[in-house]
Amino acid sequence: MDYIKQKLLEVAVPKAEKVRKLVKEHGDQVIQKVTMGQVLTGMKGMVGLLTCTSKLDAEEGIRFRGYSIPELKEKLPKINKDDEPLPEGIFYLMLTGELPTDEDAKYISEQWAQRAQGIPSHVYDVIEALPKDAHPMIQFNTAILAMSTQSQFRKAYLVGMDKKDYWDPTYEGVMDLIARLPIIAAYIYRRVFHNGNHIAADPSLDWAGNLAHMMGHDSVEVKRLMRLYMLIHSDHEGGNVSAHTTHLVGSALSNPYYSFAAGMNGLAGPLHGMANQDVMHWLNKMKREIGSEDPTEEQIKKYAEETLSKGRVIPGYGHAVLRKTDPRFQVQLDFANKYIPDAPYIKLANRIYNVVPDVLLATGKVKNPWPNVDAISGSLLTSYGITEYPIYTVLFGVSRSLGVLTQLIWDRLYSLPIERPKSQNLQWFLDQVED
Ligand code: CMX
Repeated sequence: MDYIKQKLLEVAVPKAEKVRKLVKEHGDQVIQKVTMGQVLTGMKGMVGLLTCTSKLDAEEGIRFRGYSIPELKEKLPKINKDDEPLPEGIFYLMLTGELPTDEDAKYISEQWAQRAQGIPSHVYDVIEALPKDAHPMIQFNTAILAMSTQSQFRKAYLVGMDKKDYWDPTYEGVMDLIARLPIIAAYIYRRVFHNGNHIAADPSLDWAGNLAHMMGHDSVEVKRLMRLYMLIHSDHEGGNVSAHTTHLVGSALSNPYYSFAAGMNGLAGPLHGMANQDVMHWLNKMKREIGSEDPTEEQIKKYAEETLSKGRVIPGYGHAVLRKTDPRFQVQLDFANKYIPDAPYIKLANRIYNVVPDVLLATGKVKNPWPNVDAISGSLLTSYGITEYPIYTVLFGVSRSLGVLTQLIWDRLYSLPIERPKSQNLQWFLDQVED
């Protein structure tokens, strides 16, 4: 057996036993009070999921298996010491709970390079059947579903498999899927924005570096940015829309492709991953309407207030859990201020950051006025030459695969059952408060 699978089993078997014991011996224990408000406003703060890959603290932000982003930047394997960590490393960490060695990261890189090679031709036919101006997320999600013809989980399930072995073909499917996503993303990018002039994968490159290469952005600088981008978008606990959806669909034993495509449909919503594209629309529209490439803080404040007065959201700001500036925003800002402080979009992002939180606070209703991950990611990509905004959510999706699909493997290692919360009609809720 592959050594990573062997390691995973060693770590997971005792943990799965603990889960079984908790259910058996403490299944009736009340662990949290649930309020009417929580149920009717998106279940915020309600514990309803078991997730081990990362944990989100409202004040501090995300930790991956206990490590903050600055700690990961120090501890995860890199191509060289000045580069960003390899996403292969965070995948290994989320999967096994242990920091990878350079050899572990290299092994995953090689695995993904090998597994990337088997995309069936009908996947490209399906993409080509869509209009070129179909949003890249439509093309991306369609391609993911089309790839599910190769699902090993379904084949093994039909042959017949013990429940405790479900995780194994899930792992195989997840590894294949993650390996192939950069090729699919780059194919869509070149199809839509570069006249279908495709660039072949370079199997000697790492996963994120290869994505930049296949997109046609082959510089050391873009590859470094791509590694950072793929690292920080990879996971955000289990309850966000893309993670929860992947988990929910996976709980029906849908294969990894179905499960992940479902999660990606959620990522395509403007309140979730599509916000990275919407930020660029928002700030470019602002520049056009103000008639300046370099709006002042006063002009930005007025435009932000107008956005709110029209009942619209300011994309890139606010969060359902966070109550401070998102560390994923901060690390991108630090990166930008280090390498490209004078880039016009970075200057603008800094200026918006100076202004928008106060505008949101003044509404008295926004619980978190601070920037989230999407507030600056598009400005960074644009500044490095990836100027085609509709591809941004696809890039988010490629990265998010690392976390949500690791979660799916763990769902199967824990043998979590089908998810089925109770719903009630309005009268039931009214009956709880009326005498
Ligand atoms: N602009 C305008 N209004 C906002 C706002 C923003 N950026 N953030 C929150 N609000 C509003 C909400 O719409 C809500 O208004 P109503 O009471 O009129 O319905 C009110 O403030 C309270 O909302 P909240 O509890 O602070 O935030 P939610 O948990 O409901 O929503 C989020 C969180 C992210 C959807 C919201 O902040 C938002 O719409 N932000 C802009 C879109 C965005 O950047 N999304 C990306 C999030 C990160 C990601 O998943 O990628």
